[in-house]
Amino acid sequence: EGKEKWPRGEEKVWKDGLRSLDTGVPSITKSIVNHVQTSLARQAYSLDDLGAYQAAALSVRDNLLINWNDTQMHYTRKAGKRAYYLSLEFLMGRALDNALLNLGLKDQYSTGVEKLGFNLEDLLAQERDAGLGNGGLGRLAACYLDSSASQDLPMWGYGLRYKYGIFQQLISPDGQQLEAPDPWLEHSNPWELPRLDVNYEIRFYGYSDRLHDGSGRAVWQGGQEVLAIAYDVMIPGCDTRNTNNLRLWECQPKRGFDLNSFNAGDYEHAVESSNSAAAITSVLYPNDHTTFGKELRLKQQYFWTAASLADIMRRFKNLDKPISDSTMHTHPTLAIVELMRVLVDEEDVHWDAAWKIVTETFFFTNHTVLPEALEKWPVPLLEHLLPRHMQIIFDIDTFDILVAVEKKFPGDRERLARMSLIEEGVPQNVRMAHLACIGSRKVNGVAELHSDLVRTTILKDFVDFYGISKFGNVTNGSKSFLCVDRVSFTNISVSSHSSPMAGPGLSQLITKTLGIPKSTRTSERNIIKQSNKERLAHYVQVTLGLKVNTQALFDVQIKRLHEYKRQTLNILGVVHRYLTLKAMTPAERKKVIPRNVFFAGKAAPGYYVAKLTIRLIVNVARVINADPDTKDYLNLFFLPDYSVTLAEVLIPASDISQHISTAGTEASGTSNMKFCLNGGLLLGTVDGANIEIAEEVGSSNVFFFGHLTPAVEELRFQHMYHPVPVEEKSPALAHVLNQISSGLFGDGGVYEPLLNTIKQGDYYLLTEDFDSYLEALSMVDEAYSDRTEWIKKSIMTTAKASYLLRTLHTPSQNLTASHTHTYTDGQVQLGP
Ligand code: GPQ
Repeated sequence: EGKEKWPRGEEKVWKDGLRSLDTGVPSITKSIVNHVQTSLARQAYSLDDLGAYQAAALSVRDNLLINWNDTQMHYTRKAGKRAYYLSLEFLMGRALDNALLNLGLKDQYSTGVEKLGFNLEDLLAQERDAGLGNGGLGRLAACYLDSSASQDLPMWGYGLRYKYGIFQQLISPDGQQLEAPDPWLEHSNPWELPRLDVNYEIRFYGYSDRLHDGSGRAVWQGGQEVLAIAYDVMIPGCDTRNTNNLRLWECQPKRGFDLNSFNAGDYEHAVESSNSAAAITSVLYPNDHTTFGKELRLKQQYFWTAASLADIMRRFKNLDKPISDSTMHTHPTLAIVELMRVLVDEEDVHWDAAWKIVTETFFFTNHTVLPEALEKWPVPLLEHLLPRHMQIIFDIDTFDILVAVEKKFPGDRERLARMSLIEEGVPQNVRMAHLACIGSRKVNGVAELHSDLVRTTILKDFVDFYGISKFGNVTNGSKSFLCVDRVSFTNISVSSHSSPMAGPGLSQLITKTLGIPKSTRTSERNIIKQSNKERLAHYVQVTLGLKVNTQALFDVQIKRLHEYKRQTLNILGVVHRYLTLKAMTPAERKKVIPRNVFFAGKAAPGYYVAKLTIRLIVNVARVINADPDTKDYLNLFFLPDYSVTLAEVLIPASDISQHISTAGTEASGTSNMKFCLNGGLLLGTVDGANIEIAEEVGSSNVFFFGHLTPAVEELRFQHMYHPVPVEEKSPALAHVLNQISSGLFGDGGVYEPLLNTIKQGDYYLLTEDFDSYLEALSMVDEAYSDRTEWIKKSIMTTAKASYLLRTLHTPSQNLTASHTHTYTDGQVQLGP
């Protein structure tokens, strides 16, 4: 009625112009050649692998865009509620291979590029990882995007478009980690769509005047304004045309530069503001599990939450659809305050009504109980950068905590002080975890044990206050969304294509397994594991120039370097094994199961002890690998620059993987489940998701050791106040420490600060767990010596871990699956 006719012009002409999916080899090669010619402006005769990759990527992108457009239109027209996942990190890895697998076009593209004289695997290798994350938290966010798309759930991700991703790790000749920037956007990125027309103004600094008219409103003005520009990344689902969106924000100055200064000849001042705006999205903070209270980080957090909320509000107003936000750890907590500001100050909603909307909108997932990762922002910094938000936080504190708690627990001043959003001190600090908790409808941890710890430690007072029903658990990878990594899951199937040496993929085997005799199954599984080991050996040969014995047991620990993850325990165990081998006669050694130990992981640039652990690993490796007495039985590799892509090579090759955090410190862990899916057995502590995995795959298929969570606090207390020398607790460990100090692996003095963390205080309880760790390692050796039994364990582990996928079809949080696959396939729709 009275609406503009759509499309403008002749409908048939529009329809004829629309493209549908290119799925045949001839149309694929045609589209690649077209992109070489007109998108890249290059010539066939001078085209290298990089150019061919770019053209192939653009051609795949065309297909994704068709699906993406249809999906988004469907959401706009039909879907009800939408979910938004706010995370400062999305560790995406490579996109081309993922897109080809999900579109089911890998074979066609492989044939197509071959006809054009290229090899698909070589082209895939041209792509730089999108490393917009640090570790587990960032990879989990990427998995959520992937699985929501695969399950036809209407979800968008919101993050930042960092110009530089996680730093590149180099290892110096003496074993030290060096950091180099990661300019991942150096060659244009075919996977993003700049949306220059989607932009919002974001304010910092200035002043906020309360109106004092009884409405609770205030006016915030002055200060600096910057622009948030949207870039969209398509997220294809698997076996569906459903394609979700990840919207990343780039920060730009609002006006190119300050013309007054420019005209006065003050060029430096003129570009200053544009530099300070660009700084906001220039680099990912490389710290895992720590907060530093840096102003730039706070700016990132506000910039991103404000832009995302503005975008969500605009869509909400246009479509009038309910929304639901999921916040990632404490990083997006400012979104709670920002939504209050927008509702109260800009939309004229009464404070109480606004608070009701806010507390029904957000869901808070906590990803650690380590105190150093629970953000606290200094009040003076917040007052300076976000004056209106600081007022709102004080108001929430007064009305929604202090008054309410006093009513429920009259006169309990200590409780008030514990629960307040404001931590007393000089300066005062705002406790973001408290704010995230009270501003959210539900709070959850990421594994049973961790959710229990959230309820009984960091948020205990809030459980007393709200009751238990607000506090749940969503174990990573098993519930609500399928977020077990598709990368590693497909990995077990793609291995057949990914390397000249690789054998048939594990998932193909799983698919056809029913009906084949047991003995064939076992030997086929063995061939697959063997080829995955050879693929890793090839990688090590190329990158480190070292030969790997592929008949040995492959023992893998790959994760961020952190004291709580105890890579140090692992390397000390390796030294113990080395010393034991050295003390054996050649005849005794012949009975030993040969072992290759692989490490990979980055340390935060400022984390001295973690960097020292890397240095120790590299120098122990140098000595061990060169020792003719032991080199047939023990080898050690530190693979530099761990990434999603490297994980795809390492995980399928493992026999054993180590997840050995001090009990109660690893919230969940996510690679633990990926290793299991790939038939690698777990060696771990009773911590995080290890526990639920063991329940699933059977405790006889997992090697557990170490003290349990309830013992940890008491043990730490003893180590602090009644220390016992290492020799008394563990003579084996004391011997290892002495050998290192005496210079067996180069200047022992270098490692003293690292070794002292064990000798003094031993916060992560290495002395307490060392002996039982050694026992667990021997049990692994023993089990591995019966190879048939081992393969059975491995097969059981894959099979049972696959049950982690059982909730594949259970949509969560009241979202309705959008069933885009019911579209007529390839049928393109006209907007809007
Ligand atoms: N995690 Cl708070 C991170 O990777 N970085 C962080 O800063 C915080 C948590 C991890 C956590 O350590 C793992 O145990 C989890 O499996 C992972 O988040 C995803 O929940």
